[in-house]
Amino acid sequence: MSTEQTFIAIKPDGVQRGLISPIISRFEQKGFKLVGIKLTQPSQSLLEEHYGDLKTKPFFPGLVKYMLSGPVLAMVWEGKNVVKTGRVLLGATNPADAVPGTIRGDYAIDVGRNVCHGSDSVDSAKKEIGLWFKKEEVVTYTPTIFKWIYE
Ligand code: D4T
Repeated sequence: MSTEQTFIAIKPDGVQRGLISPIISRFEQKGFKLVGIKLTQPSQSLLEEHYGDLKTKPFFPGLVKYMLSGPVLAMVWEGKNVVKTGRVLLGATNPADAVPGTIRGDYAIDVGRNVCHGSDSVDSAKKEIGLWFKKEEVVTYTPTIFKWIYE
């Protein structure tokens, strides 16, 4: 059984717009396992670390301000290829390029209000999960339906 994990966040716009349940549903219905979840107001220092790679980008100050503007639903999802497939479920970063059927393709218009975040590699997932969650906030269990999802 794969224990690959990814960090998925519903950004302040997604929370404010009532998109928590449809976004969670897509990951649940796909067959992925939820192993961590919390509604949290991230600090500026956490966000600056999370988006550390983007520090020099012109949109960085606006991005941090937007991410500070309300609670974020932070989650850890687990399953085979969940990092890559999770990004497919989210759709392209710029919703203008996101195909219908993806979360951003269905629910977003502007790149600066793109509703959700997903780790872009297994390594960044590990880093992000460590940043947003304490070890004891991520649980281990085996769903009884797994034999109907994995061959
Ligand atoms: P997230 O973090 O939302 O999953 O984004 P990606 O991993 O898909 O893309 P990213 O790191 O390039 O961008 C992070 C974040 O910055 C916002 N952004 C991005 C923006 O406001 N303006 C821009 O021009 C770009 C490229 C959106 C996502």
